[in-house]
Amino acid sequence: SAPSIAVVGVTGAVGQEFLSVLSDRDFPYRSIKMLASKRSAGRRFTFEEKEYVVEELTPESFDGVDIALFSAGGSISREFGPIAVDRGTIVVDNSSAFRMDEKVPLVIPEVNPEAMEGIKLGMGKGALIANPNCSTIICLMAATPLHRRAKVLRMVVSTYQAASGAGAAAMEELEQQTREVLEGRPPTCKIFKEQYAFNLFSHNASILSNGYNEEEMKMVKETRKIWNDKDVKVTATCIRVPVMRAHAESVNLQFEKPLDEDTARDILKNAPGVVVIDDRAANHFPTPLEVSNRDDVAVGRIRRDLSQDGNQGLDIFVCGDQIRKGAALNAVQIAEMLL
Ligand code: 11C
Repeated sequence: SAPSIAVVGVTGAVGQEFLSVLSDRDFPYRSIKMLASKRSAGRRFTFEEKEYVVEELTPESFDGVDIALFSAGGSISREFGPIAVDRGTIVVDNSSAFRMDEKVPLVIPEVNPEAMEGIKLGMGKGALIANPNCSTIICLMAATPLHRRAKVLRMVVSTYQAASGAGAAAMEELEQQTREVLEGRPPTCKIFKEQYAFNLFSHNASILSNGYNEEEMKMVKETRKIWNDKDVKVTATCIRVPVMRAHAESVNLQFEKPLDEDTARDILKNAPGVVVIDDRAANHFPTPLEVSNRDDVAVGRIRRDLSQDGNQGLDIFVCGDQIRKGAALNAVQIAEMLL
């Protein structure tokens, strides 16, 4: 029969998107539990014509739950993920808590479905599967089909990341500050310490001792794990820009084998979950707005890297909806593979 589902962090931006994606994709379920912190417990809302009450997350929440979609932050995942697994639940976790754990598959279904081989509903025990960071997912959706053909030796990424990556409150901050600045009032800074409207700044994740921030190091480490390639060289600079819900990324690739831009364009046109928007005549390329609320990741500006010999390098520009493919959609696709 159809699985019973729990959504952990249901009141957040990703939690709400889990529900939209489940509904859009007609995900089969026999029951669904809406779980959140004590603060949100008791809130009521309608989903697929049925009224639900948000329940406080407790260990007992997972009794009888087959699949739990988590997006309530790393500390909730660390505390409740193992509890859910012990109770026989398969957890798809959107936080960074378990991503680098060797025993936990880190999965983009179009890229490395083999990583979760053997994990299925009805196998009689729980399991953890990690959803990669949004910037990694969006980058690898475009880079992987090219990597499969020509093997990426080095990848240089610069990101332009949306408010949604920092949650619903950051999206509200962008809206409020924009209004305040236009009205000549001082912007209210609660989530970010810098002015966000009409500005951009280095990603708010903590800076590490090597000078990279955590977001940048996620791109480095997660790419190596997902591609199962310890040697691939990755460097990233992650920037927060005043865009609501889709990330953009400039990606420079250096290959082992030559790959010309026309072949790359054809490969990307045929890649699942990818659309090519690369109209040089009209100077039209992917934009965050164009991919917002869409499932596909868009790629354009596909061109030979002039700084490299022959066809050993390409530059591409990628945009993807952070809440959808960067989080909720990817997690629901993982859940579909369990069925
Ligand atoms: C952002 N990627 O756009 C971040 C947020 O490891 O899941 C998500 C952090 C994570 O700000």
